[in-house]
Amino acid sequence: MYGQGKMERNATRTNLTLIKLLGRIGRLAHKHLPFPVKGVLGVVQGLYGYYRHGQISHAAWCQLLESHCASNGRFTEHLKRVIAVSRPQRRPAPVSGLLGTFSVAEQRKIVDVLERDGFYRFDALMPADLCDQIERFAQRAPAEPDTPVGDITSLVIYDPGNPGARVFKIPERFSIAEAGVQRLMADEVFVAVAEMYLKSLPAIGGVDIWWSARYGNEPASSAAQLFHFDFDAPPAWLKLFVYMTDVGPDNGPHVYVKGSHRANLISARAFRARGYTRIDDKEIIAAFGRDALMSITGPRGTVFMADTRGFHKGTLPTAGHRLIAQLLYCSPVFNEHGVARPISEIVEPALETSLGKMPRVYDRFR
Ligand SMILES: O=C(O)CCC(=O)C(=O)O
Repeated sequence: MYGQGKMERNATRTNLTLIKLLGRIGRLAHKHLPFPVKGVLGVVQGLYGYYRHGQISHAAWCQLLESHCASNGRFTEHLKRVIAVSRPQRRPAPVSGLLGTFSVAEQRKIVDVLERDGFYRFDALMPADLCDQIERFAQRAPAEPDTPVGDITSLVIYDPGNPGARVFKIPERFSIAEAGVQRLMADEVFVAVAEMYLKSLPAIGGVDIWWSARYGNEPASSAAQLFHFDFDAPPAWLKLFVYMTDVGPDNGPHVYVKGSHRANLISARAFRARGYTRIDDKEIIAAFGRDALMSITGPRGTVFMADTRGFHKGTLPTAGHRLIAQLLYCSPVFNEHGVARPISEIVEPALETSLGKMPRVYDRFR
């Protein structure tokens, strides 16, 4: 027994030394090494973090981000092909879900649009009963405001009459226990589209539901109301968005810059080189043209998917609020929000079925 304890202590010491060494190399790399080397070190540190702790370290994630920015997205594009090998794509097949049945040819058409434009809006709407279910849940769920509401810095119930902040995000631990949200998570169509787009079996890497309130006179960075790109789960991901309330021009529609997701895009180079910052509307219009700004309005139940490597933002609601649900489909390895979040109870039979059929999609929730 004594011998085993000693071995464990030695192994822990070796691990700590390794972590320290990687940290030191990382800091050195940060200052002196060219971006491809920084990127590769980020990958190695990221893999270590994922397999050792179930989560990439923030430092490794920053190195991947730097390489993405310095290479105008090319580093990430190459990494996408490499990382796809760890979760091979299944053979495409027709799938059914909340929006109906989609043949392989229909899925291909959606993916062609995603590859060209960076986003795709579905023709069908989500069933009204699902929107009802999720809206009722969001009306009573504690949510995190983007700025303190009065003196309150903790969770609050969103009050549409007197919001006090711009955005109210429902913590994922509450959302994933909700039947309507579990129905969304169970949907095989969105998994299949993401899989064909990413050329790899995705995992659901995050579930976000939030209110965008009519509050304040200026768009705010804290509410993602200025143009930016995401880097949630490098090297590749696709986000599903569902409007749970009607969204007209005054309810804070999502705006996506068509085609801006592509790597090595000349118009994106200067913005990406700035790093993870917010960008002024005027600059985006000057670079991509006004016609590239796609403001997505639609009735409740409107569904779209977007590669948010492209530039996008939510707008500031000026007349009425917006409730939106978002699911992130990605490779789990470098997901910055990757920490495991087991679902306390499966209340939706469709999720039970999907878990049985494609367990790896739910790696983070088991
Ligand atoms: O509120 C919105 O529509 C923008 C959301 C956003 O920026 C994001 O999901 O990354």
